[in-house]
Amino acid sequence: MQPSFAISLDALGGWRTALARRLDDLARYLQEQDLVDGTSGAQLTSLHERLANEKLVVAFVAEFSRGKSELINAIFFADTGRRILPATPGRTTMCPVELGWTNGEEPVLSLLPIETRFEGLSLAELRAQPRAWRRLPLVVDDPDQLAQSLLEVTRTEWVSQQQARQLGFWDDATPDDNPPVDGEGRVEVPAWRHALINYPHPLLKQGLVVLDTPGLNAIGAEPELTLSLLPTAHATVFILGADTGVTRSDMEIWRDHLGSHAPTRFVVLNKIDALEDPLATPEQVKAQIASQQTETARMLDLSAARVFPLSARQALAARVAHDDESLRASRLPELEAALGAQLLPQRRTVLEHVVVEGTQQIETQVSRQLGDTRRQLAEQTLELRGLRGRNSAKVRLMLQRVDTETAEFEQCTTLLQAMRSVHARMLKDLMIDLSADRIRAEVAEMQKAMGATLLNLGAKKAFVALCARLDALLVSALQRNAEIRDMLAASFARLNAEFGFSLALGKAPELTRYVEELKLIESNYVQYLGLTLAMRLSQPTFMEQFRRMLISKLRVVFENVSSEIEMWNKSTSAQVDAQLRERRRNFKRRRETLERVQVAGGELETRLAELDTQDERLQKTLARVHELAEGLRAHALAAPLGTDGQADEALLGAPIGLDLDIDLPLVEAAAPAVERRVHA
Ligand SMILES: Nc1nc2c(ncn2[C@@H]2O[C@H](COP(=O)(O)OP(=O)(O)OP(=O)(O)O)[C@@H](O)[C@H]2O)c(=O)[nH]1
Ligand SMILES: [Mg+2]
Repeated sequence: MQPSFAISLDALGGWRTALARRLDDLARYLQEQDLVDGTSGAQLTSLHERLANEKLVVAFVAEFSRGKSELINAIFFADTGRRILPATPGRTTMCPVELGWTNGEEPVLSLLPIETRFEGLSLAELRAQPRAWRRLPLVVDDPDQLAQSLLEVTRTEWVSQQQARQLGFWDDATPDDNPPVDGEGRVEVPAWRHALINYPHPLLKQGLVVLDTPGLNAIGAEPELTLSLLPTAHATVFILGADTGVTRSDMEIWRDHLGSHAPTRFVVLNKIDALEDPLATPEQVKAQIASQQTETARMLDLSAARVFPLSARQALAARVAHDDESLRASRLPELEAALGAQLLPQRRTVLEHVVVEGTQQIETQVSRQLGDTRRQLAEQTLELRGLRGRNSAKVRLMLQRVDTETAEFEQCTTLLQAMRSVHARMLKDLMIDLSADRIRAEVAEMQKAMGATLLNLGAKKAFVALCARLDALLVSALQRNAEIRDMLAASFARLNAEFGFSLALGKAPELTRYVEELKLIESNYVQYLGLTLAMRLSQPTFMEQFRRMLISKLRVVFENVSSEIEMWNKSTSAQVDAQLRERRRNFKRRRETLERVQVAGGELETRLAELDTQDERLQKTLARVHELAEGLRAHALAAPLGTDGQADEALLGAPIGLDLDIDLPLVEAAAPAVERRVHA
């Protein structure tokens, strides 16, 4: 059988694991050589975290019962030989469900009670508050318990109309969209706002995050889902039923949430097996599928090649039975090939960039550090060689010279202090504009402008104005950071020229992408701020939710900008401190050596030999660091196993174990209960 999407993702995971291991080797070596200072330490940690935590999000979006869960099972979990997610008729997924794996955490189902909406905190804020979540440990080796736990995502509860209104599930302005009311006037709402499944599946361990969504058109859909999770997903699979065709509500979901960003959209026409007709020839059925495909593409304004007719149910059954022919007939492999072609290169490029850039920085930093030490050794050697055959009067003279030079050097502290205080002031001014308070104030101003317009019809305008202000803030922050850079460049040039420093400014942080991110948030929200939503903004609870979410989304962007700026500035100052320390130590060493030479003449040759050995060792270290960093970069740029089948063994090293043998039995064991329910 062709390598499936799941297998290629595995190969990419192996490539990444090997990269992480090589990074560990580099870190360990630097540690052993005592070369990890504040800057390189922070660079190593950041590179390590990005390699480990970069996620690949694939979202499955559809109206109820189009077969999302079945498709997720067929693509990602069929190799386990079982169904993992429950996909039983009538068991509707009520809240967004995120399947993923966080290292170091137990398998657990975390559920966020719907009541958290009363507090107005955004999902992003609540993610950081473990106490807000109900945690159900997943007993992965007990199938009945596991199935029982996963059923939680379908749980609902009955609340009064008033509560439903506060929770955002009831809107008097659109009575047709409201949920049905029972005999006592109560309304059925989801019990949970969001579910996170931490599950030790090999693919999830590789950084895959699968997002299952409830019908987005349902009133009360979590805004965070539509505004944040979906727009940032690396791929979205939109599922339609071949049995139902494109319905009006399918069309609305597509238009409101998915229409733009077409390159990452995949449309599935599921359940083609339902078109089988004993009275029609296979050719006739095929023609019917083809015409539905064309029609769907026309309605969604896509090329027909983006529409994948298939049968998730048949694909899952075929994979479980290892029936290649039936799998081909299900037509799932075509979708997987397209998903793979989109996602794998995208993921590769991101990680490649992270590694190449990161190791380059670390190497530059370490080389600079080693280079400085070598330069000082060379100066000392030169000085000591000059002493050969000289008398003690000459040595005394040299001692005087060292003292004068030391005193001259110490004059740099005035310049350093001036530079530091200007730097601190400029940085502080810059940071104020990027602070959470500043964003909150800007959003409050937008809210005021929105409140002033009738029925919030000016909501969009107020929002666009907010974005323009934020954009200006960001652009001015970048400008100011450039000014800081200029100031430092001038000071460094003086320190280098007058005091023999070898200060060099590192590459400025690449910040324009945050301006792009802000633009993306703007376009997503503008799409969302259509007329319907503008009306809902007049509800205080909804407005509050919207505001909170917007703030937390914007804060992420601004916090990233400020932390990058801060890190760059810190590492620049750290460089100055390190060189200052090293220079002072060097003066002290020179003085000590001369004093020793003065006492005992034989010291000179011993000391010269010592300096030689030290320099040799440093050269070796430098070569080894380069070798390790180069190996890491070469590995990052080498073809991973499985993507083109031509992996370079020498570069990739030993094959990577995916600890499949640990994980799969859990899944196997979990499955029978799910199966039983499906057939019940
Ligand atoms: N005939 C047929 N039925 C399918 C196929 N895929 C899914 N189904 C059935 O369609 C129903 C809904 O499937 P689910 O996977 O639960 O759909 P969903 O989109 O997750 O549904 P919700 O969670 O309710 O939104 C189930 O009864 C599935 O067995 C398919 O390819 N062919
Ligand atoms: Mg489902």
